[in-house]
Amino acid sequence: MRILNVELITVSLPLVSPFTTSFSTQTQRSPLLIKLTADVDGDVVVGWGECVTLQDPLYSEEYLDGARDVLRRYLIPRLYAWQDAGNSLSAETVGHVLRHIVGHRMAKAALEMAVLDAQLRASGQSFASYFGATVNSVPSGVSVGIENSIEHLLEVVGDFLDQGYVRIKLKIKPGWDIAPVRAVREKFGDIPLQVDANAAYTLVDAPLLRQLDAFDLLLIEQPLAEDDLRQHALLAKQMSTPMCLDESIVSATAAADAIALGAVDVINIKPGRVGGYLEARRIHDIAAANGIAVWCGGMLESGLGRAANAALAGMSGFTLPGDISASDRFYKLDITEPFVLDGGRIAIPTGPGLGVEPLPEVLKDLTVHTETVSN
Ligand code: SMG
Ligand code: MG
Repeated sequence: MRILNVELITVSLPLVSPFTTSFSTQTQRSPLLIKLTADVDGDVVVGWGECVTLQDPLYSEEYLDGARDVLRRYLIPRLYAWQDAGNSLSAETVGHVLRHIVGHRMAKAALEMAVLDAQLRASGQSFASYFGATVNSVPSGVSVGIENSIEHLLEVVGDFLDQGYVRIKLKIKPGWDIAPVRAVREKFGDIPLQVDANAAYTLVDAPLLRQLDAFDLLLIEQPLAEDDLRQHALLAKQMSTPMCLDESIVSATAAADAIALGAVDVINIKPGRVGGYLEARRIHDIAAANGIAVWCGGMLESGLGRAANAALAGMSGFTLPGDISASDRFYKLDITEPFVLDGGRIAIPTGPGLGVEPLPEVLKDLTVHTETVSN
């Protein structure tokens, strides 16, 4: 393929309700979309990517303006230079071409996603088929933010269960942990339940975190800091609740290290966090080879990222429900046809590439910034 032109489109999507984690409250989401136009064997095709950075560097060091900057100044120019030197570009070579740019995994992931989408649309293959998905739909879990009262939390959880979500994940932080988990267990009984601390604790909190063992959780996600692999291993030894890592697993290498250290029982795979869907697939494979379960995390994606995540989660090693909820969990209006819950599941799109694209009128209305990066 030969890239002809890349547009960086920032959209602004209001959330249906504030989403609070241990590190912030989000009321709005600004995904940076990549619209890549390419010539594939004489056909002009468009591929879409979605960059999952938050506006601010709170979940990881990446942030919206930084991602746009690195894409414009370093990543996209490297792909142009590669093809100008007479090389052929494919999704499988993007990681290699960008390897000297350190970090910026979410930005790289979005660019690779756009190249992969263009490539697959041109060949008529879906993401699901490319990944070797073994199912047509995936079970849908929902991530429930920190609420201002337990009473309200119980209402929110009850509503999600009524909608059919098959697994509840509660965000926790110091001061909002044992009591909300106990209340949800008492009210809703034996539902599949897990918690996510987004790195809010330290190993000193081990006695407190151990109290969670009483609630038969599927897992505890990222209790300690991103770079605390060894301390996660120590904590895992002190708890019976399975240890899941999110922020810490930034690559296949990090996954291999965490497994070898005994720091992880379950891996949350987010393609953006690890530098792309191909690295995500490698982590799936490493985990499967080590008997480690994986599930697909979420970054409040629009329908574009949701489509790709659902396809990835169709692979056989994704044995736990992902944070792949319906579009209306976060957005009144998605930029693609909405993803809906059907019997607690989300259908994996079957069309070429992502199988979905932005609805032109909606995209126009929600766009707040556009720039073109030409060769
Ligand atoms: O996309 O359903 C979703 C959100 C899932 O909780 C979710 N994501 O740490 O796993 C996580 C968080 C990261 C985003 S917080 C703003
Ligand atoms: Mg998480």
